[in-house]
Amino acid sequence: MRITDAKVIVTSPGRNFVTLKITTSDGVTGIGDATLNGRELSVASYLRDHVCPLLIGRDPARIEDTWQYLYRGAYWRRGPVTMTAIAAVDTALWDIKGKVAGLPVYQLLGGRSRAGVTVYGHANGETIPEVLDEVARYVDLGYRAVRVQCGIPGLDATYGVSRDKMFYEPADANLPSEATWSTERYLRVVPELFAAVRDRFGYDLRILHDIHHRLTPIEAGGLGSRLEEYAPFWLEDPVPAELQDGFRLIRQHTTAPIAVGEVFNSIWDCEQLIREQLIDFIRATVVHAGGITHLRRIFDLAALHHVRTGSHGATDLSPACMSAALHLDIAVPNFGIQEYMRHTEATDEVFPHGYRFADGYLHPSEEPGLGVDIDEKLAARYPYEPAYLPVNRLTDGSMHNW
Ligand code: EZ4
Ligand code: CO
Repeated sequence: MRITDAKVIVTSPGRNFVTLKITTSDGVTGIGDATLNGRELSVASYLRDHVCPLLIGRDPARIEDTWQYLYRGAYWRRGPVTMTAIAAVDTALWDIKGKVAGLPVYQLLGGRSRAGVTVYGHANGETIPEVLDEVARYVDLGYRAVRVQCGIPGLDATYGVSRDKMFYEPADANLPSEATWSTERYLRVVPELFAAVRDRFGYDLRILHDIHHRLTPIEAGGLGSRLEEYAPFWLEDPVPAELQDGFRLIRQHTTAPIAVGEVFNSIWDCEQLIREQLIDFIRATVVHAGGITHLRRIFDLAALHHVRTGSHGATDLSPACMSAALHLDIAVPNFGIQEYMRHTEATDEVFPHGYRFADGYLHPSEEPGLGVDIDEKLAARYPYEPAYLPVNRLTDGSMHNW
């Protein structure tokens, strides 16, 4: 069996997605997500112009060799564009391998390690009472874990707070919108938010919070210590992770669990964080960290160092990524939690899939392969629309991290 076609499909059913579809000489097809939010067309070009021609004629069964060929063979290693493109190829080849074997991919990864994949949803609101009502909605839907974000008094646009509650979508403009940030105001409101959530919902619900790279290590350590009494499940992305030594400083000041990695694209972005046990959850994903093959490698390293998984699962990761993520999540020994932001109906129609939500868990598809497809006719009805993530400035106008 040989690869006979590799096609890049760009579609925007409410938001942009890039998908790679590989076809074999036996007519088996596989798909992989290649979406890089706000930079979609770079990956589409990387695939179309530089990767697809290399795939034609290759044996689709040689997943590891193809991964190494694309990683080592490019000479220019790593980076989000390259690793997202490699991820798409890798994911599509796992899909094909599963279909050829007649097994869901998780069976090829060692089989089921748990009954279901615990997921968390996003509760956000301008005010704390609004967030509490959103949390209640998730609890009613059966969620066992909820991420909470609220507006910051005095600032007009805050990360994590959106108009559309169930389908939080930050890439909201054809040129980047601007948000403002004040660390002082933020640090005042978060402990109030946690106190209010615990007061209303008690301690059985897992509560998560995303700092979105906004703090310094010492600020994060201070916030973590103030939140400890509310038992946060994790604090996500407390600081930009380029400076990995910074996490030692956070650790010296708090036992609040730390989660990091949604922007990581290789094991080298988290090797020190994991080896020195500076984090508790690694949030790298299938689509942005080199596919199932490479993410498995990261998760195995993490398992040696008491680090659990907590993969990114925002709306900009397509159902093709979510399907793949669930096969890994159900199989690995050190699974922690999976982020799950529901896709819009239009997205779900373009990507028919077999995973399902029940009682706070997602269950991977039992169909051979990944159990996800792309409806190309429907996809063609939604042409690409330029969309950027916002940028963020301090109150004096200085650029800050969004
Ligand atoms: O900002 O997916 O945890 N989730 C997040 C997301 C990210 C977007 C970036 O593309 O931080 O909302
Ligand atoms: Co995040």
